[in-house]
Amino acid sequence: MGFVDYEVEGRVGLITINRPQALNALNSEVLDDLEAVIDGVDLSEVRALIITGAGEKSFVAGADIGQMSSLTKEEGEAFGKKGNDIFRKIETLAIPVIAAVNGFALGGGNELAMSCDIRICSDNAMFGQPEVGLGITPGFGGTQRLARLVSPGMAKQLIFAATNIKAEEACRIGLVNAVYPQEELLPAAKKLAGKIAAAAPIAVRACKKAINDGLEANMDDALVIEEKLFGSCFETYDQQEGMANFLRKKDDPKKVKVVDFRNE
Ligand code: CO8
Repeated sequence: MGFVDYEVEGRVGLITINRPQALNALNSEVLDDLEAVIDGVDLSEVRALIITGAGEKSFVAGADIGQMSSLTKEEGEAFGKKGNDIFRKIETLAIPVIAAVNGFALGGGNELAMSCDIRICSDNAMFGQPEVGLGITPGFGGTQRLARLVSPGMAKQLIFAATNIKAEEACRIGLVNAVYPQEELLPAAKKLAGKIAAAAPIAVRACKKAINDGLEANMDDALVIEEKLFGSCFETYDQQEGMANFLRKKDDPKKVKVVDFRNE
């Protein structure tokens, strides 16, 4: 795929935004390529995804400013919707998605990272929504996801004052979960994705859906969402074998084995 590479190692898919000459900035073609890759992920095989950027300098330095500079109001709104639709697809994808943020995550880059389930980053990473300095608002979900992920007050401070923050500060405010030296970032992302991929996939998917859908509901409805997804795990091979394995272990510790969950 032109600007987005995709490879699968075992049960983990690695997506790389590959436009390093523009610090992986998102123009329409990059967004189209990203959507095609997401649509093409074989969910019967792949159990976790990683999204990263090519090179050691930038995850994604935002939406393409050159391309946006001459948009009309209508075109601007349409471009915002294009990004929002793709990022929402990532957010609601059945399997977990990890953003391995390897440098600048500005504007649309931070918004892409925030549409992922989990964010980890390299120690040279920088996060921010610099849009008001360009005369626009964040347009790929930044006003909504940053406020939900950190806090409304912190999101407003960062967005209103176009303040970029370094990796450690992003970790402190809960925007990323962990910071690694650059060379350790991808191995750490793969290790985490591998752990997720080894767990019972029906249950992992149900957890993602329960958390995401529950956060959009009131607590009473959210608990019903959880109950239904909890129930949906029963009578599956993975539930029966996962629990049988625990019970066998109790009878005889030598019977411990790693369950090969089947996604059925
Ligand atoms: N768009 C287009 N090109 C870019 C972008 C970008 N966002 N970021 C970097 N580039 C290009 C540069 O133009 C440069 O190209 P060239 O070599 O042809 O001159 C190349 O990448 C390398 O960049 P720099 O020389 O600037 O590298 P530096 O290390 O000096 O600086 C920075 C790195 C600080 C990241 C700097 O490039 C920068 O400030 N970039 C812009 C960051 C930014 O403002 N991003 C937010 C963009 S707005 C946005 O994302 C809105 C999302 C919602 C859109 C909704 C639409 C309606």
